[in-house]
Amino acid sequence: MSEDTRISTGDAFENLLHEERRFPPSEDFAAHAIATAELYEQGKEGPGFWARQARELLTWHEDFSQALDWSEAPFAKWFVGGKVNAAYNALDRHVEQGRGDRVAIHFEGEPGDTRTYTYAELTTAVKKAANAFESLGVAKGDRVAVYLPMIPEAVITMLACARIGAVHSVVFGGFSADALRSRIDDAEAKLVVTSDGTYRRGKPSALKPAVDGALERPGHTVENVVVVKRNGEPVEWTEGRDTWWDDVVGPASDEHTAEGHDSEHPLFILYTSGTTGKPKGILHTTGGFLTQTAFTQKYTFDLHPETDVFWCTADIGWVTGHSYVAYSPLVNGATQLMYEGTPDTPHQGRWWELIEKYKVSILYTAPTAIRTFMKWGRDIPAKFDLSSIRVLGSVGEPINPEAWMWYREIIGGNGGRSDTRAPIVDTWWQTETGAHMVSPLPGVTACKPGSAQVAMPGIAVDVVDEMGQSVPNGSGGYLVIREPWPAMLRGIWGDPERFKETYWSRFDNMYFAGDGAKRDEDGDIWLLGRVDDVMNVSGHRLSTTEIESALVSHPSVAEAAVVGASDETTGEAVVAFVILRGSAAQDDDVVTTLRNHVAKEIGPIAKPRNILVVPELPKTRSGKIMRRLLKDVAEGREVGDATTLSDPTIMQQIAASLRK
Ligand code: 6R9
Repeated sequence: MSEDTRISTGDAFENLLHEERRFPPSEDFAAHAIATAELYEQGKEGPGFWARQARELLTWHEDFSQALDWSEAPFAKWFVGGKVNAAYNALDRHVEQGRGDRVAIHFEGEPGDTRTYTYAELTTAVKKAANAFESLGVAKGDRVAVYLPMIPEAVITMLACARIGAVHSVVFGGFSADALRSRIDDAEAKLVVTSDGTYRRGKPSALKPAVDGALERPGHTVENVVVVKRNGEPVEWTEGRDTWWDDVVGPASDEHTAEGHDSEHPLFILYTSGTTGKPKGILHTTGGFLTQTAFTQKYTFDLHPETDVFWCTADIGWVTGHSYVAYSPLVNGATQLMYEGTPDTPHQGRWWELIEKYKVSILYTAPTAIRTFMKWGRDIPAKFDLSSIRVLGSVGEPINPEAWMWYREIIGGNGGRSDTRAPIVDTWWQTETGAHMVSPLPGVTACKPGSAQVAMPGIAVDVVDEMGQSVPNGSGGYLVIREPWPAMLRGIWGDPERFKETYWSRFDNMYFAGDGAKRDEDGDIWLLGRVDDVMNVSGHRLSTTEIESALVSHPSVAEAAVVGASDETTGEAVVAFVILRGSAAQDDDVVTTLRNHVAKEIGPIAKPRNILVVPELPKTRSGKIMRRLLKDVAEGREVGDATTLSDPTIMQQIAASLRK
């Protein structure tokens, strides 16, 4: 690794991220918590520990003979010889064991329509869909593209595929026809399941036209398109190819026997958003994925399936919607909420209204959402009864201590009214890891705002320097995983070389996650963003995340994004893009104030060279800031490909605001 891409292991981090606050679990919480400190001890056993979890959390059609086969590393085989069915574990077994009447899914559509599925009803729905897909010629091993909004049919489709051993490839409903086509082609999908559309901000929004567009050009592998009727808008129809869901699933038999599939049978492909290059089809298989997602949902969130109502706000199009909506809550027999729409329709309190209505007790969401709610103001959640909330989760990007505290006080403290506050679990993981890898355990860990803290039991996470040596406490480096884990990706679909090259070539015998991290004086892990988001200013390593946290901690700033721009004198210079809170926009001195604020929070070295006040930030549809585009602006270049932005006009808005 060259000089200028190296992460300093010394002084650069010294004055960063000093966080003194600690929030140990309340006595009451700890007394009822599922996780115990011993779990970490047990986890040290490695594959044997996971074999126990696999047998405890899942029902196997046939037991496995070996926990892990790593002889062809980095291609792992977990629970070798075992046979298991994901849908049987998520559904049938709960019904067989007398839990058929428990609510599996409370669904609320954006317009306010509702549907409730008990475990018995969901089992029937999935059996019918499985029969319907088989009647369309879908067999074990075939790929099915799923292009659906957040409606129960999305989960039903995924589980029906899993039941028959077909491999689903969910493509986020916000992606374009071209993006859908390239994913259909890469996976050679035989069936596409979609809907006429959905509702977005109070209006019908179409999906089917993108499928039609994707399949317009001949040369694809798709034989059938099944269309769920969701918003009733008129759609184009291709006879012989298109079928309404109701016409094919409606009359299908509700009897279907789940066969046990090999533990390593492919469960799904999910394409990563990918900041550069062709999207990677991340492949997950059955036994290991189910084991670790079920394990983490249970212990990370302290899940009590008889009483909790779980709400993971992620869309089914992202890995979080796979692991913590479609699979683990059902495998664990929990009740979950599924919401179709946006948080501000018909009003900015919609989420809190839903939490009050369904008595949501575990909320799992992303920092970008939390910061949006902060911008809207605490008065909005304070109007609702949030006293049902027991545990809060965060995922997707580092959560700034400021946002963490707001989440704790306002959401975890019932609008700020309650003295008991829900623990926050900041969960670090990736599409590739399949399930949580670094997170506090509620009831065990004393939580620290902004830090994901500790490896999950059974997981070997480390922070290493450029030579692959563990760094001492107080130093920064690269996040790696030293031992195989059950839910690890099994490869990149159709490209084993790229799999080895991307994740296993940087360090010997370690998985390289691509994230920078720091270990603080207590040994807790702080995620510092992707390594390409780490800047070198005058030889000092600075993380975009740290400077963003500093900016957001100032009362004038609603949101901030930081990039490194090349600079003749300092190598790289810090350039910050900020969205101001309402009244701060009129203040002429705000830029000077913020530069001084960063200097005070982190040190003069981190002072942004430029602070640009903008109306919005460019984000992908999963809420990640596209710093690459901001870097183009900061370096005065023409702005690169912006097609994966949730709103492609944002870059023009930013350019216009900077011209003013
Ligand atoms: C689950 C998911 C993975 C990347 C990952 C990292 C960032 C996710 C985080 C986090 C800091 C957390 N990330 N969780 N960074 N703290 N709690 O988001 O998967 O879409 O594949 O993104 O997201 O940079 O490498 P995915």
